[in-house]
Amino acid sequence: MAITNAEIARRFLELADLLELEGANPFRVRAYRNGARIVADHPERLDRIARRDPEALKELPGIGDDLAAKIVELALTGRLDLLARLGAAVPPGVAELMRVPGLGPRRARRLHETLSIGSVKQLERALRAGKVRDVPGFGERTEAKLLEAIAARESEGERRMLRPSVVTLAEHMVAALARVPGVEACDVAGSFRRGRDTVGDLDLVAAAPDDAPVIDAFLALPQVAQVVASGGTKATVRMGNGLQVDLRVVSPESYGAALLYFTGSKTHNIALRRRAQLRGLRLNEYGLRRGDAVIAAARTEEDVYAAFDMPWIPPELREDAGEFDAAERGALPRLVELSDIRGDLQTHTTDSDGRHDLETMASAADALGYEYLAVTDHTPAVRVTGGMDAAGFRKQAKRIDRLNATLKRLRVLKGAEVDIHADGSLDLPDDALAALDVVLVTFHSHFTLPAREQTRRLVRAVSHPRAMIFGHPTGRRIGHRPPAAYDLATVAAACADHGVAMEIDGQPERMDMDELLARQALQAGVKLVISSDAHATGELAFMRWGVTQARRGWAEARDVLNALPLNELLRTLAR
Ligand code: DGT
Ligand code: CA
Ligand code: CA
Ligand code: ZN
Repeated sequence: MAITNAEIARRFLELADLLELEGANPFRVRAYRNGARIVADHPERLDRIARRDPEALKELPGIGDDLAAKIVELALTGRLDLLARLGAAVPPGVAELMRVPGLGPRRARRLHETLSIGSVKQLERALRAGKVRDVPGFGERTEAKLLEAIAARESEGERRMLRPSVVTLAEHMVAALARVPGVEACDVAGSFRRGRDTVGDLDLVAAAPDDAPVIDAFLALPQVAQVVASGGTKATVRMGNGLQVDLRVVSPESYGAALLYFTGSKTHNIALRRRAQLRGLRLNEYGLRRGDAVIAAARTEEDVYAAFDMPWIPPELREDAGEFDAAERGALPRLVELSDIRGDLQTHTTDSDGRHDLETMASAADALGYEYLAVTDHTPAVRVTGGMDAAGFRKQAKRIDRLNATLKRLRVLKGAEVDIHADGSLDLPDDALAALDVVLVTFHSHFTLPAREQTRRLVRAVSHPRAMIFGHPTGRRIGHRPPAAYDLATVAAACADHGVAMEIDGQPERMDMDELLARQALQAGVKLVISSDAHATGELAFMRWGVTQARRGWAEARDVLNALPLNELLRTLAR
């Protein structure tokens, strides 16, 4: 049983908390807390020492007979009997409460006894309701501190990275491991493979008859900053950029089962496992079994799904959100692909806040093989962007006409990203809007209007007879600004009524709409536009992220306006 020093230290801290809660001897409690620090700081793996020479553990400063025995127990069995027994005696919520910084075991128990608080969520509610300050040992100051601690804890837990920011690293790692002799396959699984806009960590799976060379190569990757854990068929490392990466090596016969398992989502796995149980089978990361007998090939994911009479399910759909039902009915969507995209309908040039001029953006779009490119510079209300007024758009239109005359395949469309005012009116006069091929409406201010007012504002904007596309509909910036609160169903219904499409914006921080809203919009009968929102030629490639998000929203090519050929697109937009 491989167990890292950090993990041993964590168990010691838990043990100390539980002992304290029980009212154990304070010296014993402190011995575990000190021990945790010593273990965590020790340069050598203690589980290895425990197996090689258990007596040597007692020679470490601060580790006596009791703690040495616990380390041996952990190294041999992976668990602590005492911890399990103490843990079983504590109401489950209290154990969670104890770990809120500044609360501690005694006060956690008191809250449980006096206010029946059994989870951090309940604690937060009670704190906000001002109930906690009257409990003996608490006060207004503690109340404020605990609220802060809870908020800090949440942002800590949500330290996720934008998926696009780790793609290159992920591809490098896969390529490096695929070169290791014996490796037959290697993929990134987890939320990364499912195409989530952010990832908590990366999960690599490799198929090889022998795990040791793969693990060694993984630990030796140049980007690895710290080995968090390693042993047997798995390892966990932290990269220089803070990203954690897990690797699991399996035998090639199990690769499909392992890839499926580690791709998740967890809820998808659980639902599939339940289906296995109904058939008297057991599904795990090693394969599909009846008793001890392997009953189906699990070399590929197709093998595993086939054992349930289902076609392969694209990873983007694996959220237990109706994909099993669709698979069983043979009704899985044919998800939109990057190659379906024929042009980009939101881009910027140096005429507002873009870095490249009209001509340069056009030739980059041409090089991508696009049929059309809408330039959609900003309007004056978005001041920081140097937005253009009606006269500016008239001048730009003349340049676009001249440019189009020189282009063979690509057609540059006259567009604008028209700001939506606080009252829902648009930031260009109607005659200026009428001269445009593409009118994209978006909001850049007043994100926190009361939901009812926000809904009214946006309904008014998308109901404007010249509005064609509602861009980055929630205004969120991942990690910086939450989605604006309003009634999406009402706004989507207004879009459907007025034939206004809704945009999935491929900028990594936006990824707006997310998959849930995209799916909701489609179900409301709204068409999607997927765009890069490029502010430079290189950003035209952000289309790729938008397509992934659309796939997670179950979008097919026919749901996407910019998968249409130019003529059909123009006809649809003009309606
Ligand atoms: P993340 O890393 O937070 O962005 O999300 P995931 O989905 O990559 O989650 P992660 O890294 O914790 O685990 C990778 C996959 O492993 C997950 O999608 C499904 C599988 N998995 C992890 N824990 C469990 C579990 O307790 N039960 C089951 N059935 N599957 C699990
Ligand atoms: Ca993950
Ligand atoms: Ca993981
Ligand atoms: Zn811009």
